[in-house]
Amino acid sequence: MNPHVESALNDQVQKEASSSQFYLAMASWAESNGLNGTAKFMYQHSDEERFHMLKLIHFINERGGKALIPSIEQPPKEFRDLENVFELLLAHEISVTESINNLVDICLQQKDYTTHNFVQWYVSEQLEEEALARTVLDKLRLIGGDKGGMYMFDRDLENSSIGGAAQQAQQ
Ligand code: OFO
Repeated sequence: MNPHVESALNDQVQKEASSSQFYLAMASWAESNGLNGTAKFMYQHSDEERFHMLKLIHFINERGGKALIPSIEQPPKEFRDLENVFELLLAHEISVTESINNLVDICLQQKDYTTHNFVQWYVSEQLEEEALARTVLDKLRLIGGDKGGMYMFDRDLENSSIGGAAQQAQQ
């Protein structure tokens, strides 16, 4: 495997792993604050990111490279409120999209068209995830700080297709 591509793929393994931890921290925070819909959404999202990481690990190893299992920084323990959680989620997804785009660039520079093809799955995935985060954030901004609205939002997230979108992406 091309060493530049291998190294960029391993960097991406680290990013997917830390995304999974980050969303796990959000899930745990939401669960301990009685926000069960948000907790369910974030636990699913965390699993999804772990799946993204595993997909990369298998690809690297199957192509003769060596996947590196990274250490992960501790994510935040506290979040201000739900809006803050989804703002952070969107900002995080935007940074992951940048890193996927960088990976695409490296594949093209190194003329590794097989990996380029593989990475296209992540390009589409990032599009969906950013759109989903923006949709949720728009809803939260409409609600403002209204407590009743937050309660309904959380309950809707538990039951609606938005909550299931993270899970569907894994299938
Ligand atoms: Fe791995 O898709 Fe988001 O970060």
